[in-house]
Amino acid sequence: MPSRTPAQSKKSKAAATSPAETHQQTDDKKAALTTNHGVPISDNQNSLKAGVRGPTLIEDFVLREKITHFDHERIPERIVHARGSGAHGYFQVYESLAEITKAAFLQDPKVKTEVFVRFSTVAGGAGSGDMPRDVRGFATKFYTSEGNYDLVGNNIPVFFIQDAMKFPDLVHSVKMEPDRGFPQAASAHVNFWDFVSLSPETMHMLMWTMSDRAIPRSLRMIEGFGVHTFRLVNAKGESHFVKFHWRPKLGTASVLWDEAVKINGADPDFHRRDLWDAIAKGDFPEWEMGLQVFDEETAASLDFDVLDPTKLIPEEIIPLRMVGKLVLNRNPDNFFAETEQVAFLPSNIVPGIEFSNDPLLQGRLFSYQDTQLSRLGGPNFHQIPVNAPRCPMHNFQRDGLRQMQVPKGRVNYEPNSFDGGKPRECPMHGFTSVPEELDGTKIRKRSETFSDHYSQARLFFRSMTETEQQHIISAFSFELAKVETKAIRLRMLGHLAIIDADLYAGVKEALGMEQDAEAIQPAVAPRDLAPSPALSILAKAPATLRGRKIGVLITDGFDSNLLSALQKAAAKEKATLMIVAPKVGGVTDAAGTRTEADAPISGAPSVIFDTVAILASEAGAQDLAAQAGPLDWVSNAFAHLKIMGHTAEAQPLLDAAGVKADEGVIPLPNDKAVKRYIEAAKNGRLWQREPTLRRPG
Ligand code: HDE
Repeated sequence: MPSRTPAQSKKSKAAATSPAETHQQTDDKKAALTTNHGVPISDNQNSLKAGVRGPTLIEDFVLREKITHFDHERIPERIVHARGSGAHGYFQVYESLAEITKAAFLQDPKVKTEVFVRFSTVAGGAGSGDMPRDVRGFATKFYTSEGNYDLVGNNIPVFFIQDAMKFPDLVHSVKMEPDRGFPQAASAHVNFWDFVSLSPETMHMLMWTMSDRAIPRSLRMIEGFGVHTFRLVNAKGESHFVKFHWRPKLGTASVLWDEAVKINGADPDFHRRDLWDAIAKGDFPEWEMGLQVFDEETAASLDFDVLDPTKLIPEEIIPLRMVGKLVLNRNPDNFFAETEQVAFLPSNIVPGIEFSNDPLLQGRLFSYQDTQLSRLGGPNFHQIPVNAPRCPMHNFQRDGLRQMQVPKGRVNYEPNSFDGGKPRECPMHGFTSVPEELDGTKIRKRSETFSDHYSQARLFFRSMTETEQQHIISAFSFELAKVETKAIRLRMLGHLAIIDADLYAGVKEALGMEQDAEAIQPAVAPRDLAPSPALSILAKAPATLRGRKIGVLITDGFDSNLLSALQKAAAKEKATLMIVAPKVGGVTDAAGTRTEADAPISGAPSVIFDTVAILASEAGAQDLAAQAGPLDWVSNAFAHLKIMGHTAEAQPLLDAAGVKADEGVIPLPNDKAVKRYIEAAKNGRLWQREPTLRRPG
């Protein structure tokens, strides 16, 4: 589009525009800026006034339209999961699953089904940071050839509560307190712990949210779960129960709590940016879909009720069958139109997939449809492009707010004698529910089979590595320390005592509480279940730098050979390398060549990296060792258990930052040493360093 400053524009008139403002203008009528109704606009910088210094005229329809639109740019944010990041991609099944489901998108390994995925945090508002301790939503819309299927899951396989009736209370308790409007995006406050301590069914999920699962390193490194038990139905009408899982190709990984707190300040968009950047550079995030498929008999043999969403089925009991892959390969064109307006509905299922009677799921089937009415302004939200099915869609529903289509013809009812016989109901391909005999008493009561609230909480804790257990203890003590009502802390300690004696003792010690915990009587005494190592992140962490970020700190006089060797190694490992220098303009290497930095030290604190290398020269190290910012950079990397490569000349900086030599602090005397550094960094953090630096409390 030709665009000109006033000086260049042939038609600009000195009297109409002032050189004190920028006017980008065009002579091309087709490129003219217009109002929403198509009227060309001559000046987009000034309102219409009675005299240049006079009042603005109400007849200025250009101004009023622009401002009115702006005033209404926000829509109500989601009451939960308001903060989210989305991407487009596809799903492809590895082989036909016809023997267990007739779902069209699960039949043909050649077919790529378009998807839109939205990840989210739960408690914070749309503008909150990406790194609170929180559950992550993992919602996928599959645009299948037989309608949209929405798998609206989380990164934790169980939920806090067992019945939809409790959801508004749960959410009210975790969100900002109603009088003061804080805390934002934090469960560390009295209302949340009051509610959960009075709701023992939350205990299992609390173990997960206090674990490293709730502070993921990247959205590309979270698992996903459908949570509820669903049903798969094949063409013969045979049905199986199923639990849905997503497994990230990059492995599951988390940050440390101290990092999460600092990342939220350094880059509140840490997760959103990471997802965007990875897709933008063609490093497409990928997950495998895993299914746990089981029949009624197996369900009956389990020692819990599969309709209870606070329970999981250990993989050691029913292994995952990996059935396909999800690839995210396109960023949204417009955040609002897509990520904000996407409406996921657990009630969106397709022939071959059905619900179970999980009472939490049953409530969700109503809630999501309902919330879109106020969020997206009426019953036609399915017409918004991101929500519209990609397959043909026709019925006799008409009118309503935000109707964007112009349905033709005289007939808006069925049966009718016109319309050439379409559209009509279709018994052959239409959705039918698998017949299920129901014979119950109308009753407002929880099933007794939902009563064991502690066995799986214990299972989770005991399936963790010692490091992960310490993190859980730290998280409980951090959160409970913010609960000013002592009785609530003691009540929570009472629950923890039932879950595991070491957990209880650890949290009590970390809190420094002298009083005894409240004695809580479990409805069902917990059993010791066989640990499930698959629940641990660390036990199955892959040795990789793929998708991870290396921060290389350089100063004037640095060795550029070392930097190139690191860059080469990073590219080979498919890691990102970012150059950090005292100033963004860069530094001059030992040979006098200038290297620009990707970021200055102040703009890229070491918390945003998985591992760091410090290529300081002697003078550079001395200079940095005298400044608080660089010292934080280095001491944080050490405190966050990172693998740190460094030149011998950087030693004074390391010393000043309190870095003690250990096997994670790796000298880089020359480019040959890079390999050793990279191999160590692939293992993630040096967990052995942690007990020497930090204890729960
Ligand atoms: Fe949601 N949930 N939820 N939820 N949920 C919403 O729907 C609700 C539950 C989940 O990226 C809302 O469109 C009820 C479990 C995700 O747009 C709302 C109950 C799980 C998302 C709603 C639950 C989830 C939502 C808010 C208990 C994991 C974000 C806006 C009966 C399996 C989807 C919206 C997105 C969003 C209600 C419980 C996951 C209010 C009533 C369990 C990932 O309708």
